[in-house]
Amino acid sequence: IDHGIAVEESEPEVKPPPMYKVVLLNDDYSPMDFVVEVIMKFFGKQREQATKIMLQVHYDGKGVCGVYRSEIAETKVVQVNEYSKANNHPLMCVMEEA
Ligand code: NFA
Repeated sequence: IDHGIAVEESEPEVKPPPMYKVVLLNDDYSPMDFVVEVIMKFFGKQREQATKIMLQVHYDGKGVCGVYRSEIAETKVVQVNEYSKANNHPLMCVMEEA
């Protein structure tokens, strides 16, 4: 029976999905040029923006490369970590709840 009373005023009908930051972690050995190439290749950044993110990671220990839904974030993490390993660099990528 429709009583004509609004049931949902304060909450949206459909919640947005949880979002995740995909973060690169600093290390002492990965070459800066390699990190810039990774950010361009996997996160679609131009060289200037990729260089800024690389320097953020280098000086502050970590830096956000992008914010994505869980499935995409997980894929980026795996792709970057496999690519780093294949190239014999210790660069690590993780995800954090946004
Ligand atoms: N710290 C690394 C170096 O001095 C560069 C680096 C930057 C590594 C960002 C990982 C992430 N060669």
